[in-house]
Amino acid sequence: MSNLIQSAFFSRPRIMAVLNVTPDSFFDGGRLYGSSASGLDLDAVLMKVEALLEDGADIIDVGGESTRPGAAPVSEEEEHERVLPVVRAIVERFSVPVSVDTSTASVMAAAAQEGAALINDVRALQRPGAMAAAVESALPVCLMHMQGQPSSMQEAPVYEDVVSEVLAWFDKRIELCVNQGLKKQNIILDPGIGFGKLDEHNLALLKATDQFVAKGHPVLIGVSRKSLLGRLLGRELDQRLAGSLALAYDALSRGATILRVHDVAETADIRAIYEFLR
Ligand code: 9MG
Repeated sequence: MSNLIQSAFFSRPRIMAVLNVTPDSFFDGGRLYGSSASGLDLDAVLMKVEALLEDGADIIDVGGESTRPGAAPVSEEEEHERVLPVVRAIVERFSVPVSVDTSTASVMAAAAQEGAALINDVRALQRPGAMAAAVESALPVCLMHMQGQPSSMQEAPVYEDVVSEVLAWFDKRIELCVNQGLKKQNIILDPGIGFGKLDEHNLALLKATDQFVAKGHPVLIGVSRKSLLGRLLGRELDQRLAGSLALAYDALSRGATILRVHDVAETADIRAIYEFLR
């Protein structure tokens, strides 16, 4: 494996493992933090990454800002302090591609310098300077669709026809990104499940995964443990594994090639079954 992503990388389904380096992460909340005074425990982070790789992760997605509904924003300085030492340590120790889950231009630029292989931006390069930083990095970028901002996005999402609106939004966004200098082949699309969407919107988008795939870009789907599953199944966070796997398998069968997940070993199993059957 190499730290950089080669062109054929997404020709088979890939597992992007979530590595939240936030004290308030929605699933593994703060487990990588030692006692409150000591901050992030880098040894614990590296042990976690080693386990994720053994489980079958293809990409490690490092994020320093919680984007769950209602999450408070994090300062730029704090985001640097959380994310960069982790990207550096993973790149030094392992040869896995590291994705940086950020919308902040300076974090993108610094992470690229540290050897990050992919930018995962839930705000699709709409923050000031983000487009230029992504172009300068020459890295693949995941553009995610979100209506609103994490602090308020679930208050009242409105669409007339969510699928055609999100497809049209991607058309414009891709055109703009390519005009600004991003290579078309470096653009990954993500409909942003749970980001400014009601359950009916999320389900419509998941069922339309093939329409996003038809745009000719790799498609990333993130459903792992999300509250959608809580509402559909009446399950708490720690009981959402089966639902997460069912949606992940469905996304693969509709052509998605990147699954952003917490449960890597189990997702690697369903991917193996998918590949046996294909
Ligand atoms: C950071 N993050 C949380 N959920 C996500 C999702 O569904 N997609 C992407 N690209 N990033 C996400």
